[in-house]
Amino acid sequence: MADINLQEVHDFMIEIARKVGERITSATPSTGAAGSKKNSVDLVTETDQAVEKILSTSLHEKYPTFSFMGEETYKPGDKLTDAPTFILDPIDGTTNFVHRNPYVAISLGLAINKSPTVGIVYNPFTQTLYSAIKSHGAYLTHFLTPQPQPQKLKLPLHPPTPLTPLSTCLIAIEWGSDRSANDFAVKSRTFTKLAAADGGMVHGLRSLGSAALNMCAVAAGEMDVYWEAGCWAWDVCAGWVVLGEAGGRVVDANPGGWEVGVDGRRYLAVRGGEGQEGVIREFWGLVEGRFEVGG
Ligand code: LIP
Repeated sequence: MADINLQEVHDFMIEIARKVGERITSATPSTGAAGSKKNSVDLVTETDQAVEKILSTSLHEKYPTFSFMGEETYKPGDKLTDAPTFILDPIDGTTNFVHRNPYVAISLGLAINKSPTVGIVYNPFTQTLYSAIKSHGAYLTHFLTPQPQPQKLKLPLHPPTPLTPLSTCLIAIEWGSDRSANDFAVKSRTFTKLAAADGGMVHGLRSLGSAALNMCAVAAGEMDVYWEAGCWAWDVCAGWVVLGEAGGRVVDANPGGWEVGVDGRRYLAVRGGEGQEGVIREFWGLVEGRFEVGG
């Protein structure tokens, strides 16, 4: 990692994301020939595929020795290695995109030795960018602003308040595309338990429809916790860097897992603040069962 100019990688990632963003905002979202993957709610569009192709080509031309893992070219059995690897979701929030809902982001991360190191999450509809380089802070940049220059804000946006008790938290959740068997039941039972008066009685449950934007909302302090199993490394890698640089951390969505890999597919993300470990334990105490995804 010593000989990789992370600032240059970061700046290049932003440059190509901003450029290809116009391809997303000008597209007529159509599942058309692309359609769906695992089932009728696991959508993919021709724009997802085209944007991934454009970004992967640019990244490979500039960094030919780096590996690449993208949602639309991933093959079951592909494994993340220790090599510097770009991990990309060209349109995170594809269902939102198809429904013309603007909670959509290009999620582009660089992992080195499987550790999320550089991350950018760019919403082309709002022209807002979350970005971070490990050990160099996390930022939110508004390109659409009346000011002559983009407005760049350090994350979290406000001094962190205590995280405990869990009942004071706003929690990001996702149903995801896997609607069957054990894992769907664990989600359904736990969502109810979190909201119930005799359970967590949390302030609210929210679904932005994008793992990357959920991670960044937690990093910004706009949500306190995000819990999901079934999404992938490309959904979370970039947001992971942003969250870590904003004082947050990611553990396993299953109780007791203090360490989880970026490709672990089970995530509990918590913002920075006093009581971070306590709220993790409190949350785990309300999880009804154990996820099977991720092995
Ligand atoms: C989405 C994730 C989300 C998950 C959805 C889907 P996509 O990614 O961001 O967290 O719940 O099932 O995987 O498919 O829009 O790139």
